[in-house]
Parts: sequence; C-alpha cells; structure tokens
Amino acid sequence: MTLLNNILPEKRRGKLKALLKNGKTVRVLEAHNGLSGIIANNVQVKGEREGIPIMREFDALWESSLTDSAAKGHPDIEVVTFDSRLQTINEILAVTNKPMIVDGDTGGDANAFEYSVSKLEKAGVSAIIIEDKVFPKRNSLEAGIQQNLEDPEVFAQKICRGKNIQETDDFMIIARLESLIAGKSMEDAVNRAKIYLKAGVDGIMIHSKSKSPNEIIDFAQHYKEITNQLNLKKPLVCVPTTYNQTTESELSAAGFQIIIHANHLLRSAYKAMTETAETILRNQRSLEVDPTCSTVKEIFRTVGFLDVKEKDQENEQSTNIPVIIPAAGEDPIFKKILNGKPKAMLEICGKTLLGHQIQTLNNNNLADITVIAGYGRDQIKAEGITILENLDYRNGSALNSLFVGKERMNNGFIMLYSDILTEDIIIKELMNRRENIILVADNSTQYHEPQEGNTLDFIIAKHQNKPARREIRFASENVVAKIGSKINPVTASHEFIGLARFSKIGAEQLIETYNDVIKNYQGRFQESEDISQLNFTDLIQEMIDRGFIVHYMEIHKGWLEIHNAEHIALAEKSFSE
Ligand code: SPV
Ligand code: MG
Repeated sequence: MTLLNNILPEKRRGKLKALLKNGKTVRVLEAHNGLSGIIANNVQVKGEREGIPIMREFDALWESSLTDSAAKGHPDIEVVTFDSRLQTINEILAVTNKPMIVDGDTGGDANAFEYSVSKLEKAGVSAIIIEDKVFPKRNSLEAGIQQNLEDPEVFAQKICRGKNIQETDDFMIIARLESLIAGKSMEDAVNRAKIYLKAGVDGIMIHSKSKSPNEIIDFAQHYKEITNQLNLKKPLVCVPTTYNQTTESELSAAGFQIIIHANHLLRSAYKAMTETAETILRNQRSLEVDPTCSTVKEIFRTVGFLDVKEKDQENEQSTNIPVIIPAAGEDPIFKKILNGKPKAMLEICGKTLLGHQIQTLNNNNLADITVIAGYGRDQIKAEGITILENLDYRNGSALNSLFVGKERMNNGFIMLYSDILTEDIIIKELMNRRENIILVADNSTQYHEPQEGNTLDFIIAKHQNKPARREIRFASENVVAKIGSKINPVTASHEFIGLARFSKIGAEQLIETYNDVIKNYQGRFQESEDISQLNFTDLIQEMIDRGFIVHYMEIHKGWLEIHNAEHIALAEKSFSE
C-alpha cells in the first residue's frame, strides 16, 4: 500500500462535482483492486502540442461490477455481495486520491439501496450509478441474454429514497438507462430519463453495446432537449466499450461529460497473465517472460515498499549509530588534578567531561556509546556505555584506540574525541548529513592559535570560498583537500574539531585504508614520524590521496576543546550561563 495518495473521505467526495462544475469532461478508468487503483490514479502521459507541454491523466476511478466480480473469479450477475464490493472499494480508496464512481448494479431494493448510499458516502465515494434492471441483473455486454427492465416508477422511487438518505451535497446518484441494451426503443430511454430526472437524480448514463456510437449520440441530442425543457444541468455519462473507435473529444462534443473506460485494466492484465503462464509452460522456465513482465522493483515502487525501505534506512541512519570515543591516553596537563584518573573523568560544573558528552549524545538519541579506555581504565565511571580497552595505549595514537572499536564501525559510526564539548545542534546537524565521510570543521580558525602542548588539526577546503555579495554554496561542495596539524594556519580554511561521521560505505573505506596502511607501510607516513604513531588526520589525508571524497560540515564556534585550565573555566562559564 502506498501512502502517497492519502486523503480523507470528506476531502475526496466532492471532487467529482467540482470537476463537473468546472465544465471538465471527466475521463474515468476502471479499477478492480488496490494495484489497478494505483495505476488508474497515478498514470500520466506527457507530450507537447504546438510547443506547449501537455500532461494527460485520468480524472476519476470506476469501481466496475464486471471487473470486481471477474477479479474474484465470478460472473457479473450481482452474486458478489455488497459487503464484498465494499471491501474492494475500500481497498482502492486506501491507495488513491481521485474521485470514485461506484457501479451499483441495480442497487437492490430501495431499502438495500439506502444502506449502500450511506456506506459509500461515508467511505468517500463521489457517485453511485444504478441501472434500471430487475435484481439480479445480468451484465449488459453479452448478446442473447434476457434483460429485464424495472418499472420506471419503481426505479424512480429507489432514486428518491437514496437521495433522501445521503448526508452531504457532494454525493451523486446517477441513473443508468438499459433500454437500448434490452432492445427497447429510443423513446423508452428518453421517457425513462425524464422520469428519473424529475425524481431528483444527479445525472444519466446511457448504455449501449452497439459497435457504432450513433444511438448514444442520438440519445445525447434528446438529452439536451429534455434537460433544457426541465431547465436542468445534469451530466450525461457513457461507457464506450463497444463503440471504442469514438474518441473522448467526439463524445464530449456530443454532450457527454463523464466517459468511463470500464474494464480495460482487468482485460489487459488477464491477457498478459495468460500469455505469461503459457510461455512459462512452453519454456519450462521464466526467462522468456521477462520482457513482458514488470520488474519486481517497479511493483515495489508502486506499492510503497521502496518508500518503506528509505524510511527504514533514514531511521537506521539517525538512530542507533554507534559512537566511539577514544579516551585511552594519559593527559600531561591535568595530571595533578586528575590524580590517576583519565581525562574523561575531569569534572566540569559537577559533571565529568565524559558525562557531558554522553548527555549531548543522548539528547540526540545516540545511546550506543563505546569508550576506548587505557590510562586509568578502572576509574572510568559512566552509566549505559560500553568500555573497550586499549592495552597498548602508551605506544600509539588516538587512532590505534579508535580501531580497538573496529567491530563497532561496520554499519557506520560517529567518532568523538574525548576532550571536546559541543552544542547539541552540532550533533543534530551531523545526523542529518548523508555524505559517506564527514568531518565537523570550524571556520573560525582565526580565533584559535596553537598553544603549548596542544596541536590543532587544520583543514584546507578544496573549494575556497571567495566571499561574494550573493552566492549559493552547496554543502556537497564542502570537500576536504588537505588535513593535518602541520598545515600553516594562515593557509587553513577550517579546524577539524575531533567529531566525524562515517556511513557504512565511509566506514568500509576507512577500515580498508587503515588495514592496507598498517600492513604495507613502515616508517614515516603522512605527517607522522612513524607508522606506529599514525594519527586520525594522517589516515584521512591518505584516504583523500587515494581518491576517497571526504566532506566537511562547516560550523562556526559552538564547541570547546578542553586542553588547559583556561578551557575548563570557559566551559564552566558556558554551562553556568
Ligand atoms: C461494468 O463495468 O461492470 C459495467 C459496464 O456495468 S458494462 O460491463 O458495460 O455493463
Ligand atoms: Mg456493471
């Protein structure tokens, strides 16, 4: 089921009347189940007339007794009950948003008809067409069938009863004349039309199984005269199944305002299905039917499965992304204050640095948090996190610690340095990004200068912005050209803040590059003196050099790196504010 055509009954019901009021010739196509309903509702053809683009589509749906019955394997003799028809009607209504005209057969007796009107109107149907035959009717198209017409006064009474039951002005009851089908005269049809119009019907359908349109065009002429005499403006309906050489414009010119293509989706499906079944039997495999079958994907798209997939993926991407915080190293600056504890346990405003980070992540529905511990491992105390240990934390960099959490990276992850605090909004925006590798980068590099013992990771953007008075900058253009701490700050455009997001693909690329570098290289590598000291930024630079695209998400402040007492004071000031 697709939710794309979602509409409330009260919004849909009046659409048919509105189209007619606008003088539109209403083009209607048959539907017999949800899928054919989606096709009839959504199909469009586009073209051009005298250089002007045109688009054509159906205006309304016909819920046919012939095709609803046939779809259930039954003949069209009112043997499929109203409740069963209503189920099909609701199935189609659930996935479409265009007005629906229901084929009401004879409508049953006047009591049954009242119930049908009430139920259809509630469901959001715009019109019911009932035919002036005696229950149980026989389909009109087959020759040699006895067609019993109802007494016109009895039928008119049924129309009155229905009109009195409907609650809104939106719903229409249309009378279908079967005189020509039953071999009666034009005069009989005209006479019946007059009676039904006087009874308050909202429109007339003239049916014919002639191969020529002459008799219905003749009727249309009479209809004009009757409605003029009665001073009424009520639509005339036709079903050009047998006289199908006649075009919609010709029928419209003759005075028809509703044209119903009454059974074509079912008939074409039947033919294609039969051919497919025979072809598989002949070939004893299904390869040969591929050209005449739609792809499975096309069906998935039509019924909304691809939308579900996309929503699932979005959901997956925005929730439950693992966060890895490498926090193994010993901090030389806060050594005294920390007294054997790791830096993550540094207290700021009564809460640890890690506690603040967890809070920000949780505020963004990120609850799968892994901390890579090393120095002071036993002192790490925080609720609801996973702790992994980097036993070799003394030798190596934060990157080695990050890769202790390799198993957690597979479906994408966020990396957060253990000594940065960010505003919630930064994480929120990061979650909305769809690039495979995205580094959060501050453009206020002018405010930060490298300090004693504190190296900054600089970025040079690939597309340097030349500030112009008017410009559009697309986030997709925010690509990193260079990253590293040895970049001259003057040439840097941004500072990497220690927060990055990798999609599943991005994580695969990161792991692949890391594995290759560790396996195949020795000694100096990128900015590091030795491969054992490989930094996160070295690995990213290596990925860029190998042709992977690394994006940055530009921010302007909104974060803090805790590197010295001054930073703690700043953080405390921010929190107290
Ligand atoms: C239908 O589609 O069920 C109709 C039209 O009533 S016809 O089959 O031509 O009678
Ligand atoms: Mg019918």
